[in-house]
Amino acid sequence: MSLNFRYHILKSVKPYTIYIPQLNKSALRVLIQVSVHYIETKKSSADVLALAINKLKNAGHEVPKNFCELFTMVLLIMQIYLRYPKGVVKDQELRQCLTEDLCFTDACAEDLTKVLLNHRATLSRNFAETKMERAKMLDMQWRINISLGSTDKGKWELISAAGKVSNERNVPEHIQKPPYYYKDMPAGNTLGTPEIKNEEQLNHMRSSGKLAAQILRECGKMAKIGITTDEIDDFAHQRIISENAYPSPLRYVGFPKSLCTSINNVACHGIPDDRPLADGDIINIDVTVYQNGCHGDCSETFLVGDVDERGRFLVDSTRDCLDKCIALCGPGVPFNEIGKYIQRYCQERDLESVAAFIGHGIGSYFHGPPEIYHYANEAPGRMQAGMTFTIEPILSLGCGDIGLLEDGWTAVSLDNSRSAQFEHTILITETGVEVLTNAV
Ligand SMILES: [Co+2]
Repeated sequence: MSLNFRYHILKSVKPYTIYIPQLNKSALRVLIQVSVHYIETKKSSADVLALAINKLKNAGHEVPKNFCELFTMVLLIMQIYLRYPKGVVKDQELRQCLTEDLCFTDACAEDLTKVLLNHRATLSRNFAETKMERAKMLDMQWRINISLGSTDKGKWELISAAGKVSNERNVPEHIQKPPYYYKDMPAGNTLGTPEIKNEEQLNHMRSSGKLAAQILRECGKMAKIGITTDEIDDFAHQRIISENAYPSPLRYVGFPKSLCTSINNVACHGIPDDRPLADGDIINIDVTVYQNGCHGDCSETFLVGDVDERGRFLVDSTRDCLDKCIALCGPGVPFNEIGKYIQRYCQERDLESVAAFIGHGIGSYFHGPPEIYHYANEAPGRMQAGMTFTIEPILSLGCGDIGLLEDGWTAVSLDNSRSAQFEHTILITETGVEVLTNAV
């Protein structure tokens, strides 16, 4: 049985739409209770799964054979809870909404099952922690709208599994490496006060930014039908080390390659592999280099062969959106102007911003303060001369929610829609803004 679960949290908040296969209403209710319990008690996800299974059995339900689906669902329901603006409604009221305000349709059964089986998205490990913090900080009006492949029609190939990843490429002795090359380290902390850089630091930022941009441009020229992303990675790796620089993604939080290559429905963090580029692909290539102790970070989405009209519209819009975001930056401008602009831009064009990924401060560290949100928010803080950070919106033709493939990195859209991303590292100057990752 298929269930189309449409859930309204109070009338004042946008509806959340979620489609769930293979569970009936009362089984779903059990899962929702378990999810709420999970949030309240902060138990591990393994405990939650065990609890959910027990409860389902005790209540006489069949436990779905594939636990990934169950897990995904629990997380999706948690997502609703976490994104709910706290303080507006009490937990009890929320629980009531969750268990009572459901309605059923039989639509989508086949599609839904397929998508969930395809993705088996174990949403990211640190999901609960980070999302919870952001939810507290921002007065968000979120929408989860997981519809299935229905909004992005066109001629293009779905990425549903990672390919074969080649061995780690060698970095010569003499090249200066970031600390995470030598030991496992967590992702950089992006909370806190943004650094104001001096002229010497800025000159280093300028040269690493320029190098990243040049290599990105060269990689873009390689993005043709038949070439594999592993070959592009190899090229970029050799180019970067030939400039006595280090490919920043390599070993960052364990990332295995020197570039990110994200194709079609992959939102970001795709790992270069043996898949040859196909006619009609759109591919984001994300290049970050570390040189003279500074990182420079940029990305672009390239068209491969004959891309359909929707794909070209998406790519053109995302580039345009980034350009306009950069144009509104300058000293004294609130950081949240960026997110507000992107949200308006998306509304006008019926696109959705992928909110899970943010821009970030950058310097001697790959990721640092400030956090740049690509959706409307009220986060505090203003830009000041000497700050360097990235803006890197990912815009989607469908819903903006993502899951991770089993490699733990590749972020795919939950509804199989395509997304595009563009990124620059910028510097706030006394009079405006300077793009550090221009190739010329
Ligand atoms: Co970045």
